[in-house]
Amino acid sequence: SPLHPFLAALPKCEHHMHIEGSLEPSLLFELAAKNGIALPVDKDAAFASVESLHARYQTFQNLDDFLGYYYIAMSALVDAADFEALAYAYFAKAASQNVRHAEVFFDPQAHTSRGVSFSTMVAGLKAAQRRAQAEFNMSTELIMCLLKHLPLPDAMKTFEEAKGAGYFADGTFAAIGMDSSEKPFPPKMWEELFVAAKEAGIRRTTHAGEEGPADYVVQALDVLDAQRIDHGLRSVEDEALLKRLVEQKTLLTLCPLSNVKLQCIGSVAEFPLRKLLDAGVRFSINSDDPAYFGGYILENYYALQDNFGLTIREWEGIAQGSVLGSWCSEERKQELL
Ligand code: ES4
Ligand code: ZN
Repeated sequence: SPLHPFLAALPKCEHHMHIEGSLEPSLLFELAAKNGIALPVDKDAAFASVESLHARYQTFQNLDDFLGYYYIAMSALVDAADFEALAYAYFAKAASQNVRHAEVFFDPQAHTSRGVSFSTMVAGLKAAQRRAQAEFNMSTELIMCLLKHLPLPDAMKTFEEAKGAGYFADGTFAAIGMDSSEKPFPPKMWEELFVAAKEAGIRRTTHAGEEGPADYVVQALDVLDAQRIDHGLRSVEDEALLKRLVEQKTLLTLCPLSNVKLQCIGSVAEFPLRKLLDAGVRFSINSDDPAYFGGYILENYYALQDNFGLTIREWEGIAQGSVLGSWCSEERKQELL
Protein backbone atom coordinates (compact mmCIF):
# COMPACT_ATOMS: atom_id res chain seq x y z
CA SER A 1 0.00 0.00 0.00
CA PRO A 2 1.20 3.54 -0.72
CA LEU A 3 0.26 4.34 2.89
CA HIS A 4 3.01 2.13 4.40
CA PRO A 5 5.51 5.03 4.73
CA PHE A 6 2.77 7.17 6.31
CA LEU A 7 1.97 4.37 8.79
CA ALA A 8 5.64 3.84 9.62
CA ALA A 9 6.08 7.56 10.36
CA LEU A 10 2.78 7.93 12.25
CA PRO A 11 3.42 8.51 15.99
CA LYS A 12 1.92 5.50 17.75
CA CYS A 13 0.83 4.38 21.22
CA GLU A 14 0.89 0.71 22.19
CA HIS A 15 -1.40 -0.50 25.01
CA HIS A 16 -1.50 -4.27 24.61
CA MET A 17 1.87 -5.98 24.65
CA HIS A 18 2.94 -8.67 27.08
CA ILE A 19 6.62 -8.08 27.73
CA GLU A 20 7.18 -11.83 28.16
CA GLY A 21 5.56 -12.24 24.73
CA SER A 22 8.38 -10.23 23.16
CA LEU A 23 10.92 -12.92 24.14
CA GLU A 24 12.32 -13.93 20.75
CA PRO A 25 13.66 -17.51 20.43
CA SER A 26 17.22 -16.17 19.99
CA LEU A 27 17.16 -14.28 23.32
CA LEU A 28 15.36 -17.24 24.96
CA PHE A 29 18.19 -19.63 24.04
CA GLU A 30 20.83 -17.09 25.07
CA LEU A 31 19.24 -16.55 28.53
CA ALA A 32 18.52 -20.28 29.06
CA ALA A 33 22.22 -21.06 28.43
CA LYS A 34 23.40 -18.23 30.68
CA ASN A 35 21.09 -19.25 33.53
CA GLY A 36 21.46 -23.02 33.20
CA ILE A 37 17.74 -23.47 32.46
CA ALA A 38 16.95 -26.71 30.61
CA LEU A 39 14.16 -26.38 28.05
CA PRO A 40 11.89 -29.50 27.93
CA VAL A 41 13.22 -30.81 24.61
CA ASP A 42 12.47 -34.36 25.80
CA LYS A 43 8.75 -33.52 25.94
CA ASP A 44 8.63 -31.25 22.89
CA ALA A 45 11.21 -31.42 20.10
CA ALA A 46 10.31 -27.85 19.09
CA PHE A 47 12.61 -26.71 21.93
CA ALA A 48 15.65 -28.24 20.16
CA SER A 49 16.76 -25.03 18.44
CA VAL A 50 15.95 -21.42 17.62
CA GLU A 51 14.89 -22.54 14.15
CA SER A 52 12.60 -25.38 15.25
CA LEU A 53 10.97 -23.21 17.91
CA HIS A 54 10.46 -20.40 15.43
CA ALA A 55 8.88 -22.90 13.04
CA ARG A 56 6.54 -24.15 15.81
CA TYR A 57 5.40 -20.56 16.44
CA GLN A 58 4.03 -20.28 12.89
CA THR A 59 0.61 -21.57 13.95
CA PHE A 60 -1.20 -22.22 17.23
CA GLN A 61 -4.40 -24.24 17.70
CA ASN A 62 -5.86 -21.71 20.13
CA LEU A 63 -4.97 -19.45 23.08
CA ASP A 64 -4.02 -22.32 25.43
CA ASP A 65 -1.74 -23.93 22.81
CA PHE A 66 0.19 -20.64 22.61
CA LEU A 67 0.19 -20.13 26.40
CA GLY A 68 1.95 -23.48 26.90
CA TYR A 69 4.99 -22.17 24.99
CA TYR A 70 4.73 -18.69 26.52
CA TYR A 71 4.98 -19.92 30.14
CA ILE A 72 7.84 -22.34 29.42
CA ALA A 73 9.87 -19.76 27.49
CA MET A 74 9.64 -17.10 30.21
CA SER A 75 11.23 -19.51 32.71
CA ALA A 76 14.57 -18.46 31.15
CA LEU A 77 14.11 -15.01 32.78
CA VAL A 78 15.91 -15.13 36.12
CA ASP A 79 17.77 -11.97 37.16
CA ALA A 80 17.13 -8.24 36.80
CA ALA A 81 19.49 -7.99 33.82
CA ASP A 82 17.32 -10.56 31.97
CA PHE A 83 14.17 -8.48 32.45
CA GLU A 84 16.08 -5.37 31.43
CA ALA A 85 17.42 -7.02 28.25
CA LEU A 86 13.93 -8.26 27.35
CA ALA A 87 12.20 -4.93 27.87
CA TYR A 88 14.98 -2.86 26.30
CA ALA A 89 14.89 -5.01 23.14
CA TYR A 90 11.15 -4.37 22.87
CA PHE A 91 11.44 -0.62 23.52
CA ALA A 92 14.19 -0.30 20.89
CA LYS A 93 12.10 -2.19 18.32
CA ALA A 94 8.98 -0.17 19.17
CA ALA A 95 10.94 3.11 18.91
CA SER A 96 12.13 2.06 15.43
CA GLN A 97 8.43 1.82 14.48
CA ASN A 98 7.66 5.26 15.95
CA VAL A 99 5.92 4.11 19.11
CA ARG A 100 6.01 7.22 21.34
CA HIS A 101 4.15 5.80 24.35
CA ALA A 102 4.06 2.14 25.39
CA GLU A 103 2.07 0.50 28.17
CA VAL A 104 3.45 -2.94 28.84
CA PHE A 105 1.84 -5.91 30.61
CA PHE A 106 3.81 -8.31 32.74
CA ASP A 107 2.77 -11.45 34.64
CA PRO A 108 4.36 -11.39 38.12
CA GLN A 109 2.75 -14.67 39.27
CA ALA A 110 4.53 -16.51 36.44
CA HIS A 111 7.83 -15.33 37.94
CA THR A 112 7.24 -15.30 41.72
CA SER A 113 6.03 -18.93 41.40
CA ARG A 114 9.58 -19.78 40.16
CA GLY A 115 11.32 -17.89 42.95
CA VAL A 116 11.88 -14.60 41.11
CA SER A 117 11.02 -11.70 43.40
CA PHE A 118 8.96 -8.62 42.62
CA SER A 119 12.01 -6.46 43.32
CA THR A 120 14.07 -8.37 40.71
CA MET A 121 11.42 -7.90 37.99
CA VAL A 122 10.83 -4.28 38.89
CA ALA A 123 14.54 -3.41 38.97
CA GLY A 124 15.08 -4.83 35.48
CA LEU A 125 11.93 -3.41 33.90
CA LYS A 126 12.51 0.04 35.42
CA ALA A 127 16.10 0.13 34.14
CA ALA A 128 14.80 -0.53 30.61
CA GLN A 129 12.11 2.14 31.04
CA ARG A 130 14.72 4.76 32.03
CA ARG A 131 16.77 3.89 28.94
CA ALA A 132 13.68 4.12 26.68
CA GLN A 133 12.95 7.60 28.04
CA ALA A 134 16.57 8.78 27.75
CA GLU A 135 17.46 7.21 24.39
CA PHE A 136 14.14 7.24 22.51
CA ASN A 137 12.10 9.94 24.27
CA MET A 138 9.49 7.20 24.72
CA SER A 139 7.11 7.30 27.68
CA THR A 140 6.36 3.87 29.14
CA GLU A 141 4.11 2.40 31.81
CA LEU A 142 3.81 -1.05 33.42
CA ILE A 143 0.47 -2.82 33.86
CA MET A 144 0.51 -5.67 36.38
CA CYS A 145 -1.56 -8.57 35.06
CA LEU A 146 -3.02 -11.30 37.24
CA LEU A 147 -3.46 -14.80 35.83
CA LYS A 148 -6.98 -16.11 35.25
CA HIS A 149 -5.92 -19.76 35.45
CA LEU A 150 -4.79 -19.35 39.08
CA PRO A 151 -7.22 -19.01 42.02
CA LEU A 152 -8.58 -15.65 43.17
CA PRO A 153 -6.69 -15.79 46.52
CA ASP A 154 -3.42 -16.05 44.58
CA ALA A 155 -4.32 -12.91 42.60
CA MET A 156 -5.34 -11.11 45.82
CA LYS A 157 -2.05 -12.01 47.50
CA THR A 158 -0.05 -10.76 44.53
CA PHE A 159 -2.10 -7.55 44.37
CA GLU A 160 -1.61 -6.92 48.11
CA GLU A 161 2.13 -7.54 47.80
CA ALA A 162 2.47 -4.99 45.00
CA LYS A 163 0.25 -2.48 46.79
CA GLY A 164 2.13 -3.00 50.06
CA ALA A 165 5.43 -2.35 48.30
CA GLY A 166 4.02 1.00 47.16
CA TYR A 167 4.22 0.14 43.44
CA PHE A 168 0.82 1.68 42.64
CA ALA A 169 1.18 4.70 44.92
CA ASP A 170 4.63 5.56 43.51
CA GLY A 171 3.59 5.07 39.87
CA THR A 172 5.79 2.02 39.24
CA PHE A 173 2.62 0.25 38.07
CA ALA A 174 -0.02 2.29 36.22
CA ALA A 175 -2.84 -0.26 36.45
CA ILE A 176 -3.90 -3.86 36.96
CA GLY A 177 -5.04 -6.22 34.22
CA MET A 178 -6.00 -9.88 33.82
CA ASP A 179 -4.78 -12.30 31.20
CA SER A 180 -4.12 -15.98 30.39
CA SER A 181 -6.69 -18.67 29.59
CA GLU A 182 -10.11 -17.11 29.08
CA LYS A 183 -13.12 -19.34 28.53
CA PRO A 184 -13.18 -21.33 31.83
CA PHE A 185 -12.61 -18.15 33.90
CA PRO A 186 -15.35 -15.53 33.33
CA PRO A 187 -14.62 -11.95 34.46
CA LYS A 188 -17.14 -12.05 37.32
CA MET A 189 -14.78 -14.43 39.16
CA TRP A 190 -12.46 -11.47 39.84
CA GLU A 191 -14.94 -9.08 41.44
CA GLU A 192 -13.15 -8.97 44.82
CA LEU A 193 -9.84 -8.01 43.18
CA PHE A 194 -11.37 -5.28 41.03
CA VAL A 195 -13.38 -3.82 43.92
CA ALA A 196 -10.16 -3.67 45.99
CA ALA A 197 -8.29 -1.98 43.12
CA LYS A 198 -11.08 0.55 42.55
CA GLU A 199 -11.23 1.38 46.28
CA ALA A 200 -7.47 2.00 46.20
CA GLY A 201 -7.87 4.34 43.20
CA ILE A 202 -6.03 1.97 40.83
CA ARG A 203 -6.86 1.80 37.11
CA ARG A 204 -8.29 -1.46 35.80
CA THR A 205 -8.28 -3.35 32.53
CA THR A 206 -8.87 -6.98 31.60
CA HIS A 207 -8.60 -9.30 28.64
CA ALA A 208 -12.16 -10.20 27.55
CA GLY A 209 -13.93 -11.26 24.37
CA GLU A 210 -10.83 -12.78 22.76
CA GLU A 211 -12.01 -16.42 22.71
CA GLY A 212 -14.80 -15.78 25.19
CA PRO A 213 -18.23 -14.34 24.25
CA ALA A 214 -19.43 -10.74 24.20
CA ASP A 215 -21.08 -11.44 27.57
CA TYR A 216 -17.59 -11.60 29.11
CA VAL A 217 -17.04 -8.00 27.98
CA VAL A 218 -20.39 -7.05 29.53
CA GLN A 219 -19.30 -8.75 32.80
CA ALA A 220 -15.98 -6.88 32.71
CA LEU A 221 -17.90 -3.58 32.52
CA ASP A 222 -20.80 -4.48 34.86
CA VAL A 223 -19.04 -6.49 37.58
CA LEU A 224 -15.39 -5.37 37.35
CA ASP A 225 -15.96 -1.76 36.26
CA ALA A 226 -13.01 -2.22 33.89
CA GLN A 227 -12.01 1.08 32.29
CA ARG A 228 -10.51 -0.61 29.23
CA ILE A 229 -10.99 -3.95 27.48
CA ASP A 230 -8.04 -5.88 26.07
CA HIS A 231 -9.15 -7.42 22.76
CA GLY A 232 -12.93 -7.11 23.13
CA LEU A 233 -13.02 -8.55 19.62
CA ARG A 234 -16.30 -10.37 20.15
CA SER A 235 -18.04 -7.19 21.32
CA VAL A 236 -19.18 -6.88 17.70
CA GLU A 237 -21.64 -9.72 18.38
CA ASP A 238 -23.67 -7.47 20.72
CA GLU A 239 -25.08 -4.23 19.27
CA ALA A 240 -26.14 -2.86 22.68
CA LEU A 241 -22.62 -3.46 24.00
CA LEU A 242 -21.10 -1.62 21.03
CA LYS A 243 -23.35 1.36 21.78
CA ARG A 244 -22.25 1.30 25.41
CA LEU A 245 -18.54 1.15 24.51
CA VAL A 246 -19.04 4.20 22.28
CA GLU A 247 -20.97 6.14 24.94
CA GLN A 248 -18.44 5.31 27.68
CA LYS A 249 -15.47 5.93 25.33
CA THR A 250 -14.04 2.60 26.49
CA LEU A 251 -10.76 1.80 24.71
CA LEU A 252 -10.55 -1.64 23.10
CA THR A 253 -6.93 -2.69 22.69
CA LEU A 254 -7.14 -4.76 19.50
CA CYS A 255 -4.50 -7.20 18.20
CA PRO A 256 -5.35 -8.40 14.67
CA LEU A 257 -2.31 -10.62 13.97
CA SER A 258 -2.76 -12.28 17.38
CA ASN A 259 -6.41 -13.04 16.60
CA VAL A 260 -5.42 -14.74 13.34
CA LYS A 261 -2.50 -16.71 14.88
CA LEU A 262 -4.69 -17.99 17.72
CA GLN A 263 -7.48 -18.81 15.26
CA CYS A 264 -10.01 -16.47 16.83
CA ILE A 265 -10.59 -15.39 13.20
CA GLY A 266 -9.66 -17.14 9.95
CA SER A 267 -7.75 -14.26 8.38
CA VAL A 268 -7.11 -10.52 8.78
CA ALA A 269 -9.91 -9.96 6.25
CA GLU A 270 -12.35 -11.30 8.88
CA PHE A 271 -11.21 -8.78 11.49
CA PRO A 272 -14.27 -6.59 12.28
CA LEU A 273 -12.41 -3.33 11.66
CA ARG A 274 -15.14 -1.69 9.53
CA LYS A 275 -17.83 -2.55 12.06
CA LEU A 276 -15.85 -1.02 14.94
CA LEU A 277 -14.86 2.07 12.93
CA ASP A 278 -18.38 2.66 11.66
CA ALA A 279 -19.85 2.21 15.16
CA GLY A 280 -17.41 4.82 16.49
CA VAL A 281 -15.77 2.58 19.11
CA ARG A 282 -12.46 3.92 20.48
CA PHE A 283 -9.64 1.42 19.89
CA SER A 284 -5.91 1.01 19.47
CA ILE A 285 -3.99 -1.48 17.31
CA ASN A 286 -1.38 -3.56 19.12
CA SER A 287 1.01 -6.50 18.82
CA ASP A 288 0.05 -8.63 21.91
CA ASP A 289 2.94 -11.16 21.84
CA PRO A 290 5.12 -10.01 18.95
CA ALA A 291 7.76 -12.75 19.25
CA TYR A 292 5.04 -15.37 18.74
CA PHE A 293 2.52 -13.77 16.40
CA GLY A 294 4.67 -12.70 13.47
CA GLY A 295 4.89 -8.96 13.90
CA TYR A 296 5.33 -5.90 16.05
CA ILE A 297 2.91 -2.98 16.05
CA LEU A 298 3.72 -1.70 12.56
CA GLU A 299 3.11 -5.12 10.96
CA ASN A 300 -0.34 -5.03 12.59
CA TYR A 301 -1.02 -1.57 11.11
CA TYR A 302 0.19 -2.80 7.69
CA ALA A 303 -1.98 -5.93 7.81
CA LEU A 304 -5.09 -3.82 8.44
CA GLN A 305 -4.17 -1.32 5.75
CA ASP A 306 -3.53 -4.09 3.20
CA ASN A 307 -6.93 -5.65 3.93
CA PHE A 308 -9.13 -2.61 4.50
CA GLY A 309 -7.49 0.31 2.69
CA LEU A 310 -8.19 2.98 5.29
CA THR A 311 -7.82 6.66 4.49
CA ILE A 312 -5.21 8.90 6.10
CA ARG A 313 -8.06 10.64 7.91
CA GLU A 314 -9.26 7.31 9.35
CA TRP A 315 -5.75 6.45 10.58
CA GLU A 316 -5.40 9.88 12.15
CA GLY A 317 -8.67 9.25 14.00
CA ILE A 318 -7.36 5.90 15.28
CA ALA A 319 -4.09 7.53 16.37
CA GLN A 320 -5.96 10.29 18.18
CA GLY A 321 -8.24 7.79 19.97
CA SER A 322 -5.20 5.81 21.08
CA VAL A 323 -3.66 8.92 22.64
CA LEU A 324 -6.93 9.85 24.36
CA GLY A 325 -7.23 6.30 25.72
CA SER A 326 -3.66 6.25 27.09
CA TRP A 327 -2.84 6.07 30.78
CA CYS A 328 -0.27 8.86 30.83
CA SER A 329 -0.35 12.35 32.36
CA GLU A 330 -2.56 15.03 30.77
CA GLU A 331 0.64 16.92 29.99
CA ARG A 332 2.08 13.93 28.09
CA LYS A 333 -1.24 13.50 26.24
CA GLN A 334 -0.98 17.06 24.97
CA GLU A 335 2.52 16.34 23.68
CA LEU A 336 1.32 13.20 21.92
CA LEU A 337 -1.76 14.79 20.31
C1 ES4 B 1 -2.04 -13.51 26.00
CL1 ES4 B 1 -2.95 -13.37 23.47
C2 ES4 B 1 -3.15 -13.51 25.18
N1 ES4 B 1 -4.37 -13.72 25.68
C3 ES4 B 1 -4.51 -13.90 26.99
N2 ES4 B 1 -3.48 -13.90 27.83
C4 ES4 B 1 -2.26 -13.70 27.34
N3 ES4 B 1 -1.06 -13.64 27.95
C5 ES4 B 1 -0.14 -13.42 27.00
N4 ES4 B 1 -0.72 -13.35 25.81
ZN1 ZN C 1 -2.96 -10.03 25.38
